Amino acid sequence: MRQRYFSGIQPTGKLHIGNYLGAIKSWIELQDDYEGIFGIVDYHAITEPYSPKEMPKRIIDTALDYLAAGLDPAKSTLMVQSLVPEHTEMAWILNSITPVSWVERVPTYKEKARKLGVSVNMGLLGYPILMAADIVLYKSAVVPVGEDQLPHLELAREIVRAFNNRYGHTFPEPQAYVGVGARIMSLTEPTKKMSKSLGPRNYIALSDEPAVIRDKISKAVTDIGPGGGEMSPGTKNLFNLMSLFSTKETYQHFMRLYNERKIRYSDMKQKLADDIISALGPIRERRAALSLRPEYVKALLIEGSKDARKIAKQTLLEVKEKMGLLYFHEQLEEAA
Ligand code: AQP
Repeated sequence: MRQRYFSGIQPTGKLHIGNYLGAIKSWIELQDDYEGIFGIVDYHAITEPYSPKEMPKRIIDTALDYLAAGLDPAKSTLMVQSLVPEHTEMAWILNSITPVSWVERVPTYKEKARKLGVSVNMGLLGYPILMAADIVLYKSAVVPVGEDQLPHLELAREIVRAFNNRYGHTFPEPQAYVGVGARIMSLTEPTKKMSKSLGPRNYIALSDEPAVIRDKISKAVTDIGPGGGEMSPGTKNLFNLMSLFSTKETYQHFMRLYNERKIRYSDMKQKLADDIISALGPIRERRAALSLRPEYVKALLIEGSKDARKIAKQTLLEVKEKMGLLYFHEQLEEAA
């Protein structure tokens, strides 16, 4: 039997090359050897303001990005988190064994709490617990994530240990599988990670047209010119992208020019844009073709969510039994 893993992305906007290099590319690498369950984690996405009218479209858009990037529905399961209510039930159970101090120290929560002040909601505090629930419901052995998610994963491992200690061994401790592009930085604010929420100019979406990619790269922040000192964050980010999208020779060529202080950023950006455009070309084409078949995509999500629910229900039964919470189960099942 293939080991299973769960990984998910919030439907908060179009997926970008950070999501792709940090997470989705690893999903694709692992899908032959592991049984992958890929969530569109909408319950995570509602912890920040969003448009209810837009949400259904966002779910389909995220599924289109997953499929276009190379997720194979014959090998893996695509699901929507809110269609499997066991996720929130499991999260409540994990809440009951997680000290508040563990979640309060999570860097992303601390940052959001600083930004939002008293209006920071319980969902943001409990975000890593819901993420732990996502992971344990499928008894995930590995979790492919970008570097920014490592503190969340460490917390999930602590929660797993706490649960196993209290109720007996139930879950494997999930191992992080960090993608090649562990942390892609924003094009406009290169000291921050590339994020959907920083706006479209800071990221390159998997579905961006070539002219848009060219424009965004040409306006990416670098430094004012070859000077002394350390490489600026923007330049570092462009070299990182070049190491991921271009050939080794191209990377070495521009690095040599940089070291000799002869680099012309306009040339480097043009070449990088060309290489990103050709790498994303097949994804863009597959996405365009799939977007003409929304019913097919919807059916995949419904079937995938049903399959995922079967596993989630089974795990929850085992958990409830261990916790002494399995009352009248058979009678209720018969009545349903
Ligand atoms: N810049 C990044 N570099 C590498 N990996 C990244 N990931 C996200 N941004 C980068 C990885 O993508 C997966 C899913 O992320 P998510 O959308 O669920 O949440 P996020 O990390 O909060 O992504 P965004 O784009 O920053 O979304 P918003 O702005 O809505 O919060 C994770 O595995 C993550 O590591």
